This record gives sequence, C-alpha cells and structure tokens, in this order.
Amino acid sequence: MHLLFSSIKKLLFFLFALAIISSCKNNKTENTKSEATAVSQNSASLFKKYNLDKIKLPAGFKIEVYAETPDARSLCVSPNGTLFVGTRSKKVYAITDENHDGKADKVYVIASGLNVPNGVAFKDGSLYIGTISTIYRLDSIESRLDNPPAPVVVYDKYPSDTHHGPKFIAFGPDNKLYVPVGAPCNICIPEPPHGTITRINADGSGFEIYATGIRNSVGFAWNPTNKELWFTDNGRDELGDDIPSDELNTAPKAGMNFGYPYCHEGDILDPEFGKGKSCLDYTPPVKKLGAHVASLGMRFYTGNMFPADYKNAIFIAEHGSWNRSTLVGYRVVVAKMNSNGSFTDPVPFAEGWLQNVTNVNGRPVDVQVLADGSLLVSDDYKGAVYRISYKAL
Ligand SMILES: [Ca+2]
Ligand SMILES: [Ca+2]
Repeated sequence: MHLLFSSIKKLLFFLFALAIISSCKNNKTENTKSEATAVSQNSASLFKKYNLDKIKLPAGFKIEVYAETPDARSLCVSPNGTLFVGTRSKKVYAITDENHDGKADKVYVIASGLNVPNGVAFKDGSLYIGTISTIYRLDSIESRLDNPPAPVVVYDKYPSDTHHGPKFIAFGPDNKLYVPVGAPCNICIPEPPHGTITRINADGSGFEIYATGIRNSVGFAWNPTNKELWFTDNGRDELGDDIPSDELNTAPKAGMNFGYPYCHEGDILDPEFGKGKSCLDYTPPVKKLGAHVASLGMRFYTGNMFPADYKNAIFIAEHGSWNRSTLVGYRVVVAKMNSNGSFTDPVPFAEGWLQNVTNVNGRPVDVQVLADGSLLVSDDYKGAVYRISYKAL
C-alpha cells in the first residue's frame, strides 16, 4: 500500500514538473513547425456536430461549418482569400480554400506559444498579430503556411494587464494599425493608454492615442462610404441586468472622448465616478446595443451575395452575457444602412446559439465578409468558423 502511495506521489511530482517545464517553454515565441489539418468535407456531419439546425436565419440564408478551429476569435482575410484566426490561447491559425468552392480545405497552425494572440490584421503580405502587450508580424506568410517564420516584434510597449487585455486589431484607411487598450477593471479611472483606442504605423513607430473614454472595444471597422471608424464598446457590470447598454460608436476624427468611466451609454452617469460630471461632455453612442450582450466583432457588409438592402449593413457578433441573471446575446445582429447613410436599429440576423436560459450552443466573437459575399462567424465556445451564404428562393 505504502509502495503504491509513494509511486503515485512520484508520478504526480513528475507530472507537476513536466507541466512547469512545458508552461515555461510556452511563454516564449517559437518557430512553428508545419502542422496542417485537412478540413472534413462531410458538411452534413459537421452541421450536425455543431447543432447548426438550431440556428435561425432570414429566408434564403444558410449556415454551414467552414472549418473547425479551437478557440476561434478575431478573423481577417488576405486579398488572396487566406483566412487568419486569432485565439485567446497561444496559437494563430490560417485557413485556406484551395479550390475556391466556399469550403475550407486546410487549417494551418502558423504561430504558437504567444500570449493571447486574439488580434489579426493583414497588410502587404504580412500578418500582424496582436497579443496582450506586443504586436508581432509574420512576413510573406502566405507562401510559407506550412513552414511559418518566427514572429518579428513590431511594437512591445502595450500594457501587460490581462483584464480586458485581449486585443482586436485592424488597419485603417490611413494605413495605420489600430489597437485598443481596455480598462484593466470593471470600473475605474484608467491610466492612459488604458481605456483608449491607439494607433501605430505599420513599422511600429508613431504611437498615439486616437480616442478615449472607452471601456473595452473588441471590434471595429471603417464605414466603406466615408471611411469613418465605427467600434463596439462593452458596458460596465454590476449596475443591474438592464443597464448600461453596450455601445456602437463612431469616431470620425482623433481626440474624441466616449465617456467611460464617467458616463455610460450616453445618458447614465456612473454612480461613483459620474459625480460632478455631465454626459453632455462626452460623445454618445450612435446605437445602444443592449446590456451585457457583449458586442464584440463588427463589419460592414461590402459583399454582393446578400440581398441589396444589406449593402453596407453593420453585422455585430454578440458573445453573450456571463453575469446577467438571464443569459442574453449569443447571436449576430444586423443594422442596415438607410438611404441617407444612417443605420436602422440592430435586429437579430443569426440566433439559436442560446437555446434556453442555460443551454449555450456557441458564442459568436467576430464576423468577416469573404470575397464571394458570404459572411464568416467565429465561435470560441465550440471552436469553429461558420459560413453564412444566401441564395434567392
Ligand atoms: Ca475548398
Ligand atoms: Ca461610452
């Protein structure tokens, strides 16, 4: 008995030591060896596996699994059609559709050992990766998906806080890389650059704060009609189930303040930090998106596949609530562009990832329009990228 006990102890110690060794190793970036997985072409079994029969879409739309991708978070697509997928773990994926039939063929691990590589952005042949504190670059990546280069550091001076630390990143029409820095708390007066959206040049120079008063933006895009920046911002917690709302904001110029932590959703002064402040001193949201829905990725619909009234519409991925008494979100909503350039209030577009108050079937994180006009949706809960397409009935 004693012998058995001591062997178990030895084994546990060995496993513990192994875990420490491997976790130390994983904290460094490393050259990733070729690691490609073929995507199953059995659409029916994938559809079943991810319970996609539960997803409701407007008439004529169809959803299918594009690729199985563990912890799929932010999406970006190169002009050649390579899809890049960030995660909140350590890996970054590239997904190819080699025969251009709208079904992914291969999933490559192109980086590993990174510290929450949530953000991905593509420019001039290079993939930019946003981790908690560091922006990396993988050069000429598309020609070496099966033998990716070691990541090059572009900029490494972002704060190391993990609270609201995962980053969405994207290049603006000014060719600068936009990088948000969330407030490192639920509610506090954030020390800059916390609570902002910053931007840097593609070579890492020229850091500046673009917009302030932002709690935590995990998705933004530029309006294709006027090149203005639009972004989602997640409202604070612990003011109850129904306030404050998440926000859809627009920042057409640098230097605007969106109110956090003093004023929420444009009209609610914070009970603590709002004392002596006025909501009139801050830019209000264009749309209130609902409390706790966790509005993350957003894109304008620039494709031609969907019906004409979707032209320039804003799709928003709602990751879903985590601390509301009844769950909300877990869907993709759409705000359509009116003829005068304003937007309708967002309405559900794809829902069913929340089956009932406790049954979660998936959590949308980001949306991305492909060149053929279909819309991708990432899901970090089930670990997949879905593709929504349209065919007139
Ligand atoms: Ca294919
Ligand atoms: Ca605000």
